[in-house]
Amino acid sequence: MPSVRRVSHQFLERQGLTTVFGNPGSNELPFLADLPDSFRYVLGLHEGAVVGMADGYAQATGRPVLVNLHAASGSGNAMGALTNAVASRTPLVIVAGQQVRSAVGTEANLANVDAPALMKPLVGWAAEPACAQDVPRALAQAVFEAQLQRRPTYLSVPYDDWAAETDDNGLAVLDRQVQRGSVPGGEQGRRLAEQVTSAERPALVLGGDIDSAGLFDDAVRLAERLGGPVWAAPSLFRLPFPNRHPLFRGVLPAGIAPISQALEGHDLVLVLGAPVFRYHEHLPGRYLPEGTRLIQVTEDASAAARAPMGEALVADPGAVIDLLTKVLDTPAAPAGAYRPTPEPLTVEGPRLHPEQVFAALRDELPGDTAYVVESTSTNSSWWRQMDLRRPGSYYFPAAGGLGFGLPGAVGVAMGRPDRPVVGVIGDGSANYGITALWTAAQHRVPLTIVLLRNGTYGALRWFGGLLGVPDVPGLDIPGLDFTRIAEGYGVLSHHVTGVEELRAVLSERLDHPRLIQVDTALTTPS
Ligand code: TZD
Ligand code: CA
Repeated sequence: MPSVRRVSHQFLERQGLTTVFGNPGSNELPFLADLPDSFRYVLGLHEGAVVGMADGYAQATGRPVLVNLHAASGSGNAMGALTNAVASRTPLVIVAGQQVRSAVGTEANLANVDAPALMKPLVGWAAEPACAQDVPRALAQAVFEAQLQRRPTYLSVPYDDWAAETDDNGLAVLDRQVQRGSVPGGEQGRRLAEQVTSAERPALVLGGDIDSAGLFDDAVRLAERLGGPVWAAPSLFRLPFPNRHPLFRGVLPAGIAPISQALEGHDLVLVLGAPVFRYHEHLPGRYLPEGTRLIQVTEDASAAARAPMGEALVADPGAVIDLLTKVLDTPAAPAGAYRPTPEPLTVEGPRLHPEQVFAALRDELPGDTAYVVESTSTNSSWWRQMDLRRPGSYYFPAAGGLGFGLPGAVGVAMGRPDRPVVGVIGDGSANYGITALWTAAQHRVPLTIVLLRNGTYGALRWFGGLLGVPDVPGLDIPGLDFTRIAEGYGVLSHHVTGVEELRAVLSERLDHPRLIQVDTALTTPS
């Protein structure tokens, strides 16, 4: 009989999980032995960067991705990055090593005591198989749970299990296929269609799941038939709709009162592919205006269950968009022209206004560029200048945990070699995932990192004012030169000092990673 390792490798191969993002330790080495040639191991130098890269890669390819982490210390390092993968509903399959079975109880060095419990608040499923023969089946469950729940999963495997022999039943897992279909039932569909067609002033709120599920263009078709305004759900991590489309009203502000205010006057708010809602700033008020009915359609049963108001239908938003597009078979009215971008704001002195940087990106880079953004004080400048019309154009850390941006950009670029990829990263954010530069250099990933250096945690300065605590310590980060850091990791870098120089550098096409450091003026997120 083949080994547990052989069957597990075969299973992963059949399921297409052959790109592995990892950082191994001694417990993990036996799993990596005899890895077939079809596998590609992408080494990250810190687990936060490993998970960030895997998250970007999984989001960009739309497929579950294998992550290989060391036991407790390595898995613990990954937790911050996992918060983002949970919020973006990214199907990461984490396989970690464990001490040999006989040594776990005595807590030998590198034993992961109660490994599933360590990860459980975040992952959708975590286990350590009860015996070696159950490893291939448990691995299959880790893959299918991640795929069905769209949430990271975690499997801890004692390292002496991999060499064990499988039994006959162990091979059955190789032929498994698991799929989900969640078209609303006939009556549910009819009722929803009735509610939508009878609404006088409907509005759409679209979440990041719309883009993750490949429904960006379908959402445009639905919106144009419905004719009402479209917002992106708050705490946005993927852009679900062209941001200069005449029906687009922007990203909803992430507070209870301002959302209620924005939705004033609509008798129906249809929320597709988003939690209701991911608030951030605590601005209390009524959840919804008087007379506004809210219907949420999501595949995420937990998001439906935990919403504090409105109706919810747990179904595939794609199936619901199809159904409604058929019912509303003619466009409501010509939608008009895309909104032009305003002249970028400028500042005196040697620094650039972030709007000048973003205008340069918009003008100099191809329209299908994918942007991974982790720069927090520049949010309003970003949306004022950008014109994103394609699916998969925008990624942001979904739970607000810094450290996704730089690794995420490497992962997106590896997952979508057909598109230009740019990371727009703050001088604070960059440090949480900086080691991903090394992976980008080693794999010669064609990627541009635009490093916005304003010398401070800009968004926290703004938040300090908002919370009435403007004079707190720990917000300035002088003395960082990212050109030298990047070069140390093997990435070519530029320090540009003017708009024309920036535009010239951006217009060069490349087949390797590069970092462009720009000194920018401090702005506020909104
Ligand atoms: N640590 C982690 C892992 N995630 C966080 N979100 C924070 C700390 C707190 N934090 C923010 O929420 S924004 C921010 C911090 C430290 C400042 C980011 O600085 P930046 O961007 O230079 O990247 P801006 O544009 O200067 O704000
Ligand atoms: Ca900064």
